[in-house]
Amino acid sequence: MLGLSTDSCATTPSATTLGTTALGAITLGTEAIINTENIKAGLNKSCHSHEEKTVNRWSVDEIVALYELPFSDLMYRAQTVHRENFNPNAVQVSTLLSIKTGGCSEDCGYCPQAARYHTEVESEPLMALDDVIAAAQEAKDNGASRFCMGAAWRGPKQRDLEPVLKMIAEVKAMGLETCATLGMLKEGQAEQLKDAGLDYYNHNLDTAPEFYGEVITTRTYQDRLETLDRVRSVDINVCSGGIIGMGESRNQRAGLLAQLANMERPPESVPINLLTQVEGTPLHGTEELDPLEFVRTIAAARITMPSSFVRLSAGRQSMSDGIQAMCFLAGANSIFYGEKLLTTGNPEADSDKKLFAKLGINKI
Ligand code: SAM
Ligand code: DTB
Ligand code: SF4
Repeated sequence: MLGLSTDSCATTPSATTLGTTALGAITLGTEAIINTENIKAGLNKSCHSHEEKTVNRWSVDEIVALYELPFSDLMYRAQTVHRENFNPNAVQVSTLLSIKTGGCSEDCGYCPQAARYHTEVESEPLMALDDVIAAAQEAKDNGASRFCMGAAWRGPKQRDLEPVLKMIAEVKAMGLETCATLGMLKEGQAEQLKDAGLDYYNHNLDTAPEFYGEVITTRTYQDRLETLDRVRSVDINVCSGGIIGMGESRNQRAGLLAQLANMERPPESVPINLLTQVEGTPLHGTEELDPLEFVRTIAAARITMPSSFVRLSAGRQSMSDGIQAMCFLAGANSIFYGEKLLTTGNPEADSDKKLFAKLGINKI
């Protein structure tokens, strides 16, 4: 059990005991100091067996306290942190491609690609290399800087991985940053991805540890952390975030952010997805989240992970321009661009161009 949110890590100095207040601005520099000091002092005690070191920068309660701030105060805090670390008018753009759609053996309650749920998604074979290259070229022509290839697998078998390594190498050679999300990695697979030229691996923690078992039963939180360790250990950038609006409590939303923010090195990229409800999945019919609670989650992610790219991910199609603008104001600085995510819709490229123009946002 990880339990950064529990007291089992009580000997780890919190940000508060290290001299910053719970709600005080933790800048990139300060964060780095906290991290190094903890490591030097040997105090970044890990509460669990997996190798990822954790630093108790943020308790769940401190993150809940951020959520509870008056909206304007929270937005001001998030904007301040954002401007200290990034150009506030620049947004990174990634394009997604589902290279292996449907037929997945897992039971993730949100996912239309799980074989066991009756959705409109059919199982398809792995895409051909040429088709992937053509999609990457189109993404590049449309201004994407990163191309993310997703597969509906529990994890890649070696015979599945070989063709994906070729795709990564070819996409990289086109001058795009490469990202893949293929499920859990076994020993040695992260090294192969690194050698092929993979820049980012996306592997979401998705929710707080204590809510995980209510959404997914075919794997554990610990399984996810182990894959993240494998990715980190070969120096591939980590992309990890979660889904909001699955019926979790605010405390659990804060719990997810605490898990991410307290990693020894927080993920370079943090996708925050709003649940896209798909008919046939167990989570279809979940009570809709107040959009302002989603904006608060973006702000809390920005404050707790000052130097990470925070991606406004799934769910944009159901958001007004106003809510998306508030997400950018709260510190989101990355999006998925292109008419499709993996199997569900995303705003038309043209409407995103108009939105960026209206807001004076430039693509990174
Ligand atoms: N199979 C791999 C895995 O699960 O890690 C990679 C692909 S999986 C579709 C990638 C991520 O998509 C999931 O971790 C989840 O965060 C997100 N996702 C899937 N279905 C979603 C939905 N209906 N709404 C929002 N996000 C979703
Ligand atoms: C992430 O956090 N969101 C993306 C990407 N990583 C792979 C996936 C969103 C999927 C939404 C549902 C679908 O289109 O199937
Ligand atoms: Fe499979 Fe990934 Fe969907 Fe879960 S989220 S069912 S692992 S494709």
